[in-house]
Amino acid sequence: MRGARHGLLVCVAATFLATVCACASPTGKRGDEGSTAATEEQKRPSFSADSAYSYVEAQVAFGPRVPGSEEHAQCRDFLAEHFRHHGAEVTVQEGEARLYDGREMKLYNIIASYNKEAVRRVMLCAHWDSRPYADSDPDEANHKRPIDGANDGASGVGVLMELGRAFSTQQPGVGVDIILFDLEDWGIPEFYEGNYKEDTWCLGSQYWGRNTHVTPYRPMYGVLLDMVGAPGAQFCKEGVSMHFAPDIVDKVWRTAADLGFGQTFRDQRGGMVTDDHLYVNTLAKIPCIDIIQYNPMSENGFGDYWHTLGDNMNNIDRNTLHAVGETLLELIYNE
Ligand code: AHN
Ligand code: ZN
Repeated sequence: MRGARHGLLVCVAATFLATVCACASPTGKRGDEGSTAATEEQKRPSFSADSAYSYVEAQVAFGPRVPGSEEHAQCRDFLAEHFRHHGAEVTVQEGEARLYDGREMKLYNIIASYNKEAVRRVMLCAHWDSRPYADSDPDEANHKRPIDGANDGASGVGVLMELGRAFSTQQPGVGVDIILFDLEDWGIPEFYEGNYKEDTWCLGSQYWGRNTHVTPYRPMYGVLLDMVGAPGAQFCKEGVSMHFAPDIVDKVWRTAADLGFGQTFRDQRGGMVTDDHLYVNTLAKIPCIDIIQYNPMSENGFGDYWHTLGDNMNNIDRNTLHAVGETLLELIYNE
């Protein structure tokens, strides 16, 4: 049988495994609730974790956002409208990609730009689609059922929706482009009999990397959010990010530590993950890091909920959303 670990081995560089163990142990330790610099001086808005949570909830309420489905189309329009309502210039990039089984699928990358004239820009991204297969579910009967993707998808988007709301209340000094990639999570399933192919993941970012929404597009750097809402989540310095943009990783992790979120943003090296940031780096040539919950000590390398029906709202914790959102606001308003 092709177990869950099989998929992991190809998506994580084994050479890094030896170094990641300290980051891996889920301590369940909290202590990140401490508040932030926002109240000292009103130099930036603060991040509402309640609001971000409600944005995650709103996406999940559509049902699984599987490309090609009505729920997916409805959520796309909802997301575009959210950012328009909160002061962004929004474009929806349409494209097509081929799935692992040869089928063609339409994709929609959603791009919301703040302060479009600014030359100094930061790109923030997440994937907004959800996986059509719970192929890591403990119950094999669920393997072909779609997932809510509350954490895997909706959490990163929820944080970015709340950041957009914050940007509309107080414009940051830099321009910000929020890019929501489609078709990240239709990668080759565990139950597929054919050969494993790494490039079946991240189809929306691969499309965008070859066809950026403006040319030339030269933000200073990008930050990808993936699985940023689980209770007790810890983020390690992920390997692809450390290869292409170690200085950005250090800046973000230092910012988090300064705000008191060092228990969540661990000063530890993590494994390499094939995620949207890989194609932002290699195709668009923009240095981009990934904030991703990655835990090689768990069964599949991410969390026990990963690609299971358990990735639902029970898997979302405001404290984790808060640590990530505050860190990003501090980062952006200091640029
Ligand atoms: C692989 O499993 C190859 N990469 C993880 C990317 C991912 C899937 N992120 C969320 N779902
Ligand atoms: Zn996934």
